[in-house]
Amino acid sequence: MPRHRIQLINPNTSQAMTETMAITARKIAGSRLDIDAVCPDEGVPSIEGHFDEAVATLGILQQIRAGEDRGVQGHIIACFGDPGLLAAREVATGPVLGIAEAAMHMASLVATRFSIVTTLPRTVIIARHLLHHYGFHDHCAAVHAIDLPVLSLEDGSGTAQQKVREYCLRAKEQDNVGAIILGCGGMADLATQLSDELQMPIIDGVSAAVTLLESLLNLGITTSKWGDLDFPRNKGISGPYAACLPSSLTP
Ligand code: 2AL
Repeated sequence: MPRHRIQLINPNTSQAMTETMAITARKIAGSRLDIDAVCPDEGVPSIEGHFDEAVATLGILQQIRAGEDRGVQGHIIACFGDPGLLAAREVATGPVLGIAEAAMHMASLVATRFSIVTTLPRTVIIARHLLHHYGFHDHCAAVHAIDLPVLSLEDGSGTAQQKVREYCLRAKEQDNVGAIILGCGGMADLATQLSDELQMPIIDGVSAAVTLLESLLNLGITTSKWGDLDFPRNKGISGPYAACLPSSLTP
């Protein structure tokens, strides 16, 4: 198999979280994939709601374009809300995976039902929207919030990690599920140890997306340009948005 080059886009501006996810992604990829890990210079430091997602989306679209101009063949949107996913697929030539969608697909392959452990109560609502949107609502028993902000996962205290562990244990005991999904990119480094400890699949979306993206690239399957995911129509675009589009579509 040829060695593919992908990019992991952290849509928030946290370098620490970008690094946490990059380490996990590169461990999974071994020597089979080159992974560029990027985040925007400007925007929101963490994504915890609809406003944050809207702000982050422009940065994601710009990174997709910049990545393809550098020769990147596939992309991961590494935030559990999968912000801008369909728009990103429109501007991309390569496949684009969101970590929530990847994790839900992977969990559904090994368990009839799963639970999700995420950060704040407001991100529970976003996860529930995605479950409906992706058709996984009936597969999900519960979405739990550790009730700590996203950046608490990077504060070095270990408190958030301890709470993730507690909620995973509780979900295993009470939810009657076969797998648990970690509902934040900043939890990517916890899955292996928790899976060993709980003796059940604990699924991290970053690892799931790297693996699924590699499979698509190995099979030569890419974003369909037949239908709604075709490139945006060429109608002239102004301002910073031009940097999101292939040069053939910009004035
Ligand atoms: C996220 C995530 O994965 N990264 C971020 O900034 N916000 N979503 C979440 N549910 O915590």
